[in-house]
Amino acid sequence: MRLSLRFIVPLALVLGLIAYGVVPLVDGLAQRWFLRDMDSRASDLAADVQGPLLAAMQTGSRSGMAELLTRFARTERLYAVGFCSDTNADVIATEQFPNSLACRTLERFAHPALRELQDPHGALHVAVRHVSRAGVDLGNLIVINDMSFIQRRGAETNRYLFYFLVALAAIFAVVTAVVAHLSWSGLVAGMRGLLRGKGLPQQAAGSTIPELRPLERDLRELMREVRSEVQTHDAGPATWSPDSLRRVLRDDLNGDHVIVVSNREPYIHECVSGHIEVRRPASGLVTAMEPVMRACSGTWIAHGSGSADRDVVDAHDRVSVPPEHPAYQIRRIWLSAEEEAGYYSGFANEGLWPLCHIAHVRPIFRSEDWRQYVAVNQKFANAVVAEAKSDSPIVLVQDYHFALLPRMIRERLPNATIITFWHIPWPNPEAFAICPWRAEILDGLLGSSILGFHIQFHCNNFVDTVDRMLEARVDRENFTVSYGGLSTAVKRYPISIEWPPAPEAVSENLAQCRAAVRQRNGLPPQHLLGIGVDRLDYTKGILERFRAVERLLEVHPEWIGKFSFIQIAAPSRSNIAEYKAFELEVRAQAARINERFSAGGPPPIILKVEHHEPRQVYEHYRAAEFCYVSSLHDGMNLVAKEFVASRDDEMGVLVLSQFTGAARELLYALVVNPYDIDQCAKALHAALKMPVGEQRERMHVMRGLIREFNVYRWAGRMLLDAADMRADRQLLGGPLRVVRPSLPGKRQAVAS
Ligand code: ADQ
Repeated sequence: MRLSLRFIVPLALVLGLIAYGVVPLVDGLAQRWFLRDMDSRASDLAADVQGPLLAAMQTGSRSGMAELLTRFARTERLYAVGFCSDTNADVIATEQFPNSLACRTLERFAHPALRELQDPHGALHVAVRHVSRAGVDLGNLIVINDMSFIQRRGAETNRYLFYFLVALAAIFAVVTAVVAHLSWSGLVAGMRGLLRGKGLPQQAAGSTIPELRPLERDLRELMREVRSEVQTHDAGPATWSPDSLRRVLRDDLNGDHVIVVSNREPYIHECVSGHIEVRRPASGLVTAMEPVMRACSGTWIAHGSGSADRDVVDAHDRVSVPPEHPAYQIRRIWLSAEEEAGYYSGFANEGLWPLCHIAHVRPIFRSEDWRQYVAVNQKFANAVVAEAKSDSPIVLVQDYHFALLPRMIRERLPNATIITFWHIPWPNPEAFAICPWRAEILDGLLGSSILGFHIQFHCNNFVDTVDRMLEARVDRENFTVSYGGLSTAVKRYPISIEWPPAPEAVSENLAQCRAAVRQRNGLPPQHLLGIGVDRLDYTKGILERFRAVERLLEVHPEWIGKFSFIQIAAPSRSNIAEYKAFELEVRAQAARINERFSAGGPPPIILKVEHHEPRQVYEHYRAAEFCYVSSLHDGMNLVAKEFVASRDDEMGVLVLSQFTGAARELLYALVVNPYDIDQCAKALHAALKMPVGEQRERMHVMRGLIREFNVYRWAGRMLLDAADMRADRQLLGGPLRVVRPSLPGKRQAVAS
């Protein structure tokens, strides 16, 4: 329909132009040419005839002259010819000479515009020429042409001209329609491409359409403005869900393949008493990423650490999970004992972990650990390249185990969208400077398209560190670092948990949870409970927590025998000396306090150093009066968020360390300094005494916050930002230019 309009409209316009403009114009021109031709022919004839005419005149025979004129008219194919010797004479003429013409009326034909004579025969052209010979005036020769042939020829010419122009118009209209169609669809495709961030359409030679360039610039500017406007209002849906995440992947990232890389795998297959059991590890990273991967599908590359992991994988070391409803694949990487010891226990957990957490544990850096760290990062990079289904996958690199991986992937897949998330704090530049491989780590991370931290403070620390240690351009307004021809956005993405919580986690009703937990621990039904859930890690402040419980009982002995604190502590990194010592200390501390305050009744501290499945963890959350998170330093802390999410009764109190990322969001918790034992004891007392109304009020606000800022939003915001970056990159022109930056030498870095 649109195409036919594009054809008909130009055709009609051209036809109108032909009918009312071109044809009359050509007709008029042709007539003028013919008349001019007849005039000049008449002059030639007059010159030719004057000799014979003089001779005939000298005979004095009118009939002889008439005969001469008749012969002359025939040879020259004239309609009629006449001769007037003077104005008063009678015309000597050929047979068809018009009666209306007389010698005395010849003057009127002197003007070129008035040479047409209407005769019963039709229109005639009358040309009068003076004839003289040897200086003697002979008279006037009247040459008459039949104009009907001009009209006939004119009509014919007009007809052919009309057909010709119509054909030309039709061709023109077809060409216009086709060109309009092509250029319109080209323009629309171009605009669409620009708006979707796919860049300008490429011509055959690979160059973009030059006519669209100015438009491209304007659009880019406009998009930037719109984007920054949208970002201030926080892009994406109001409430993020697995569906909204899938939509972002499909619509904004072309449904590209998602690859997650982490050390810890989301499902571990263990051999227990001769059969295989599937376990969910105690890991904040897994807690957050797993629902995201269930929504996005794709491949999760992780260290295969379970005793039965090799038994369940296929020939490509892949296994589909979750076991009940497979949604994505785990690609397992096997590590030797040396690799695990050097890369994981050594460099990552004895080096980077204490380096990034202010928990007053000294980092240990060994060259052999570093060597393994580099090798294992390379091993994972090879796996990413092998698993990538295109040259532009979306790779989500997780945590401090893979600081070098972004650069390694970037070198092999320059078009990959690499989003690295650092789940732990980033220290200030002075603290970070003690790492002997600080420049390599920064260089590795700056292979990312986006580098995310939980809070702005960690972003600031990172950017300050780069500014201090690398020759990089730091843009503090947009928080980007340009290094080696690549730009990395450093952004804050506060991590969260899935909302609503998995149905199996909250399926047991609250009364059942309360009863079950108390019964299992031999506690009376009305016994008050506090809960702590952590990996057994020195950063979690478990010792300080126990001291606060002790202080509570000292200051408020009325709680002795009526209150217990259950600490669920998942064994973690138990082959590291620091962790072994820490576990012993925790156990000893719990035993000491229990000895002090038990007096035959329930112990004030119930310590369970064992793994629990998520359903069991949630049962404890739902059974307790309060949850106490006392981390000495924590990127976010998801236990705090899980406790809030588990309390659909809007009851329970969260006591939360000010040194967690979560404390910046959960302002309705009782926020404490875990080192200030008195303050913490007071907070625990306040939690036990808090009126139901106040509990509901606080819990209500915190639940609303987690509902809105759930883990789908966390991932969705990163993916949306990645999509924007891709769009910008396309607009700025094709694939990334990756230059291997030269790292500053050690001496230079120390000097800086
Ligand atoms: P983690 O240090 O692992 O995470 P956290 O965020 O508290 O800390 O997450 C722990 C997860 O493990 C929670 O889902 C919890 O339920 C689970 N868990 C803890 N103890 C358990 C136990 N005994 N049995 C079973 N499950 C247990 C790191 C950073 C954090 C950051 C997360 C996510 O240290 O600061 O919040 O990553 O980015």
